Amino acid sequence: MAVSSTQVQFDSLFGLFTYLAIAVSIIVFSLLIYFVVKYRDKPSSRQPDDTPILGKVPPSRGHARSVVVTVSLSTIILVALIIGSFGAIDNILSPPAPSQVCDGCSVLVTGHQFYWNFAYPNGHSDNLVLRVPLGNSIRLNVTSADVFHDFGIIGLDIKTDAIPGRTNVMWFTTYKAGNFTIQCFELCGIGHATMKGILNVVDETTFQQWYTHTRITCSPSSVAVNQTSQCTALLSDSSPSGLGLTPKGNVTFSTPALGYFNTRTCTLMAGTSKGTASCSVLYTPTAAGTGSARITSVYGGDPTQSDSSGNTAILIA
Ligand SMILES: [Cu+2]
Repeated sequence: MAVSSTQVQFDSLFGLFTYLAIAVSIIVFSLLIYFVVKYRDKPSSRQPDDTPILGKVPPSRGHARSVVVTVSLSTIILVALIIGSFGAIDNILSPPAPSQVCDGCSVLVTGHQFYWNFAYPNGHSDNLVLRVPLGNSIRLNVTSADVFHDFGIIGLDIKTDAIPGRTNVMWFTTYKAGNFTIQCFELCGIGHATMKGILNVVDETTFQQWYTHTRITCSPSSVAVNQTSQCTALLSDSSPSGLGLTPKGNVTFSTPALGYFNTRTCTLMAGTSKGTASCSVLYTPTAAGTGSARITSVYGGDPTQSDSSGNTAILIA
């Protein structure tokens, strides 16, 4: 069963080359054997008319038709391979625009020594799992935070370089649910061999529930040192039944940046629209640090809701 559009494309191109090569080999080797047997040396054999003799111009062989046929055949085969190859390259280099793919189907992939980070438009970030929906075109913007890496997905027959300061776009359409191994294909240091990730292809409903049911926003999104920002985690129903159940429980906030929360945990309160709940904490940065603080909210789930997390960045002036 086909796994992805890229795998289908690679297989058909590989098939075109392989079958043509097999057909040509069969013809060439059959003729070779036939001629070896037919024109083998016999007692009655005589020297061919065009045997080179010193000081004599050999007569023309007069096989113009054979030459035209073989050159034409070779040309047709080469043109077929060129058209197939360039068609595949054109497809690989024509990704859908970010606006043409689903919410959450355009992901920033950043190579680090020695892991891959996957950052989604909603702020979700993961250092191991790239989760995408089945039956959708996926657009990956691949770059690197340090040295050269190469992002490849085994089974999907696709990879591209991850280069600092440059973004290479990779795209494919998922045809099969399941886990696929992501691997770095460019020797990037001592941990290169362990630089792996997981492509997790799930059905579209599961993906949308996972993707949209936690959002975190901080207001204001840009603050000065010692100025307070209010961070709100908004959860929407992720129950499989889709009944619009209200998420219940606590949300825990954290950040690696220098600063403090008024409380790290808040209890969800039902929102005005059905199946939503939210709660807020206050965050105050105590140093500018790298110029931003990444705030992560983690929801542990409840009997009807799956766990989820979201994150966002506050700019610190
Ligand atoms: Cu590597």
